[in-house]
Formats: sequence, C-alpha cells, structure tokens
Amino acid sequence: MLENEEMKQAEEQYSANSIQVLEGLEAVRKRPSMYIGDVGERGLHHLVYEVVDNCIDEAMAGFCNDVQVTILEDNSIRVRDNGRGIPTGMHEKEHRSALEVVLTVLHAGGKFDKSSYKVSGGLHGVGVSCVNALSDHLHAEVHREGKVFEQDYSRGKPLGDVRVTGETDDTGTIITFHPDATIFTQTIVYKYDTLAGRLRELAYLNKGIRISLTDQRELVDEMVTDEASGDRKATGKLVFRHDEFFSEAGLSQFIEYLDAGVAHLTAEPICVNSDKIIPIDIALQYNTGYSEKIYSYVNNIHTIEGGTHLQGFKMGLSRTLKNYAEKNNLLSKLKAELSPEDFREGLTAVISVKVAEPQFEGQTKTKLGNPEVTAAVSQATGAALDVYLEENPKEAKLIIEKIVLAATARAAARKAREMVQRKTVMSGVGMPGKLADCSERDPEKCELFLVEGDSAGGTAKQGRDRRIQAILPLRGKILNVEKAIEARAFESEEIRNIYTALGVTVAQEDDTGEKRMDLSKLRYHKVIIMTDADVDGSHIACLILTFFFRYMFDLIKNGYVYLATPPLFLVKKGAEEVYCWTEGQRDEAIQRLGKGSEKGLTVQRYKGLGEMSDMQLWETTMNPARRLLRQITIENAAEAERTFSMLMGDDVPPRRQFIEENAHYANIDA
Ligand code: 0RA
Repeated sequence: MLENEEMKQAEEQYSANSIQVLEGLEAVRKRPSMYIGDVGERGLHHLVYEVVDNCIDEAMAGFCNDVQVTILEDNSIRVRDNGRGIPTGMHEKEHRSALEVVLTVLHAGGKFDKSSYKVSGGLHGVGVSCVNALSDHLHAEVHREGKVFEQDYSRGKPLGDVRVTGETDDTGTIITFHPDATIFTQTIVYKYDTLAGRLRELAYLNKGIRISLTDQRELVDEMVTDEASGDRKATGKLVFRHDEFFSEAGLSQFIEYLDAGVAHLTAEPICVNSDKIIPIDIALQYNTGYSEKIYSYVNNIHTIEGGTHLQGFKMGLSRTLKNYAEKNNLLSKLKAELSPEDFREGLTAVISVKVAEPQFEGQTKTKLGNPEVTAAVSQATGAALDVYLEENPKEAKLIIEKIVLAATARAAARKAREMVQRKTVMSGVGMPGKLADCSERDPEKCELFLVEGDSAGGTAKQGRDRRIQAILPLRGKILNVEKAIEARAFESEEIRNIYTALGVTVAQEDDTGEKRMDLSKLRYHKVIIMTDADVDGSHIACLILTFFFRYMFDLIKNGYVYLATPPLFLVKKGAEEVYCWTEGQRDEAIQRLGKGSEKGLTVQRYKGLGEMSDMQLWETTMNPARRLLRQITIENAAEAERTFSMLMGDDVPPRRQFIEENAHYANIDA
C-alpha cells in the first residue's frame, strides 16, 4: 500500500531527526515559548495558524480548497478543511494509528509530505502535535475512505483509541481544540480581528483557497449588499460574525487591498511569476504617495526583517529601471545622483517565495538567510519588469519621472535632516523651549506627554509629577506626514521638537535596507499621546501616530508609545465624584449616586482636556497609580499600513467607509 511506503520513508526521516522525536510533547508543555514564540496573546493565536498552516499545505499539494475556522462560544477553535484527511491507518513501527502519530510526535505532520515547504525550527511548522500539547482538550475528526474517524486528547495524551463513528462521502479533517489556561495564563480569549488579519493575508498569498472565519461568541446584524446601488444594508436578522477570504488573482489583489484609497501611477500592478529556480510570486505598483511599503514572505511567513529575497527584489528593481531610463534618455533632468531608495518611493510590493530549507536569522528569526535566493529573485524581477517597461512605454515614463523627482527631493531632504541631526546631537543644550522637562534622568522612569494645544499643555504642566513626567505641547494639528514629502516633515517645527525632546536622530537604513533608529539616547521610555476625547482629538492622535509609524517605527516596535485615556464624564453628588470612561459607567454612576434623591446630582461631559483642573487631569489621566494607558502595538504590519494610508491619504470615500464601519469604536460628538 502506498500509504505504508510513504510511512516507511517518513520513518527514516524521523530517525534522521531523532533528537526531535525523542522530545515528547512534555517538552512542549515545559517550555512552550520555545515552540510557539510566547504564551501570551500572540502564542495563543499562533495555535490557530499552526492548524491552518497544515490545511494550506494540503491545499498547496492540490487536495483542498476550503478552510473554515470557527471560534466557539468557550474560545475553542474549530478548523475544518476538505483535504484528504489525516491518514488513519496503522503506523507499523509506532504500533498506533498515523493520526495519533501526527498528533503526538513533534514535526510528524510535515515529514509525511515530500513536497513540503515547511519550516523546521522557526515559529511555524512545529506541527499540530504542538497545538495538541498546549490544549486541555483536542478533538480530531477525519473523513476518509468513506468513514468518519474520531479521537480525543487532553494536554497531548489520547483519551482513547481512534473510533470509527460513521460513514461519509466527503474527505477532510476537523480539528477542534481548547487552549490550556494553565499554559496561556494571560488570556485564552481569541481576537476576531487578529485571526481575520492573518487569514485574509493567507487567502491573498494562496490564491484559490477559500478561507472563512465565524465567531459564535458574537451576534451581529446581518448585512447584505444591495445589487443595484451597491449600498450595504441590514436585513434585520442576527447572525454570527463571519467573513470569507478568497482571492482569485492573489498578490495583485493584495496590493489593491493594501492600497485602498491610494491613487496609482499605473492601472494594474506589475506581476512577477517564476518557477525556474524556486517558486517566486511578486506584485508591485507605484502610487502618487511617498512611502515605501514592501511586504516579503517566505513559505507564507511574513519576514519582518526581510532578507535575501527582499535584497534580490530591490537589486532587480533598481538595476532594471536604471538601465531602461538610461537606454531611453529619461534621466536628462536629473541633477542629483540616483540612490536605491529613489526607486522605491511610493512603491507598494508583495514578495512571496517558497524555499525548501529556509534559514531564518535575525533577532526575531524572520530574516531569510539563504544566499541563493538573492540572484533568483533579482533575475525574475528584472526579466518581468523588462517586459513590462518595453510593452508599456507611457507607464514606464511616469515611473521614471517619479524616480527622478524622488532623487531631487531627497537632496533637499538631506539638508533639512542634517539640521535636525545637528540640533539633537547637542542634546540637553538645545531642548525645545516648549518642553517642560522632568528632573529624573533615568529614561526607564521618564515619561513624555505629547499634549494637544498650549492650554491643555499648561494644565498638564501644573498637574504632572515633575520628577518623572515631561510635557511637550504640540500646536493643533501636526503635519500629516502621509501626504508630505520627507523634506517638509523635517521642516516642521513640531516634528523637530519631538526628535529633540526624545533625544533621537533620524532613522537610517542599515545594510539590509531596514530603517533603524538608535534608541540608546532615548530620554523617555514612555511616550504618551494625550489629546481630547473627541473627534478632533482622535484625529490629532492619528496624525501623531502616523508620524511615529512612518518615521519612528522602532519606538512603536519596542512598546514605547502609548495613548492616554481621559475620562468622558464626571458624575457628582455632594462630595462624591465618579469619573467615567464609557456611557455604561456613566449610567451606572447616575443610578448609584442618584439612589434616594437625585437632588444635587450633576453629570459633566468633558469635551476637552482644558475643561479639567490640573488636579482632575492628574487624578484621572496622568497619575501612574490610577490612569489607564493604552499601549500601541502592531500585530499585523500590513493591516496597520493600510489603515494609516487609508485614514491619512488623499482619497476620502474609504476613510468615511472606515469610520462608518467602525463607528461603534469612535465617539462622535454632536
Ligand atoms: C499527514 C499526511 C497527510 C496529510 C496530513 C498529515 C494532513 C494534516 C492536516 C492537518 C489539518 N488538516 C490536514 N490535512 C492533512 C497526507 C495524506 C495522504 O497521503 O493521504
């Protein structure tokens, strides 16, 4: 039987990796972080990705095109696919079913699969057995060879043998697991948006696979799109929250999604497809903006730190465009020298490669190291781009003109940047006049509040703990960096003040082209954005966050950026005062204080920070012992990019749509 043959082969591979085999699931439970990265929210969600990865593998092998993920009421996850089903036959050497081997032996899943582009060692590809080890309950159901097989596990141990429980016409695997709360001590609550972000990404990266997500914890109004008008409207029915992710075209549609609301230079993304040396799939498109957005993936894993595939892409891009421009005499207007970044201004690109034995390096093990990949990607990019430029001379000219403009602007930006640089180097001497600094010098203890407006700035200066809290008032709306070229950003006084106060210099590209900041002289380890709790205030917070996102990403990455949350209401009766952050809290406070008699009960709605006294601002928003800070984290960089360029870019309709769709999160003032 073929299955047995395969298992023999697999068995041999196990022996080769005997160290991994000897490590049982106990090892996973003892040191879970070694296998799934961490046991916080990220690791919790990672369990789902691990199972889904197996379904995607099955799809890539050509046996599956539908994956359904469901969050059950108790935060169990069910993943159902229509693949071949995990084999259930007897495993000769192991003397138990193959299903049990897959679910209890580390890395066994991948080893069955010859064509696998799975990652061994890295964060992904540790196998379903890992998920099994870290679940207090796991149920496996396999539809295969006309039969339904089922088996249950607890913390990686089978609760019984595989049972045949029925007959079936279809094939596939259904894995249901509940994360073990003794491992995931922080939280076992799944976040819909986090899962949706990753599943959407997977659907774009693997065209033709339908991936759905359903949340049985949450009932929402059913919405349908009106065929005639295209409007969304409610049907009046309540349904589970649900999304379907499917992409027919793959990466070019990923770009469309990422660039929603962005004006493009060319009608369609340029696509690179090659299977010559390794599978390479790339889509790129230039827009009228100035930021560079390149996402690179290896075996569906987002390589945040880039690596040889990204390097190859950049090389192929610059070389081909430069050759074309020279050959067609398009560089006559150029005064400055062309630098590699000029070829990537206003470029959105997604790079996806498959590497059989990827070497991952770098701090987060998400940087591809395989040297052979550089030339393969560079060649493929160059060849496809050559064809495009030759066939589309009008678009080619627009792209080259943009590059020439970028080079010219860069020369101007360098001057402005050097100004900022010179000022920050003399830190301490050249602090901005508006900064009310703190007396403490240990950055870990220091906080910088970025406050909207001089008047609120004044209140904050009065109310603060001047030992550890510094205040930098910002004039109204700071520059929208999403719409401005770099030179303008560095000309802005508010932005220069932020650099100087923080004690940092402008991020520089390192040898792999990643923008890095030197944070060794950072003067505050908490940078807190404090704005009014109204629409204008959120807009200003958005502008400041956009600036951090584009220019000081390392600050966000290190978890140094926070939002303050001033209260919305003060409910008062006599000497008793209750601050409230939500309408629910307010109503509860009115109920409680109003008991007996409503006489003397007042409800004050805070419109702005300026309406609070310095003591009130301290008590509610600044006092480290009582305040609520929201740390800014970036779970899914692509998702964040898209949100920022949409909210801050030039096309208004998607912004309005976003606000409408998310209105329940925003507080719209009358
Ligand atoms: C081992 C071998 C084969 C498939 C799978 C595992 C498999 C695992 C999962 C996990 C979720 N869905 C899955 N689908 C398949 C190969 C099967 C064969 O040779 O018939």
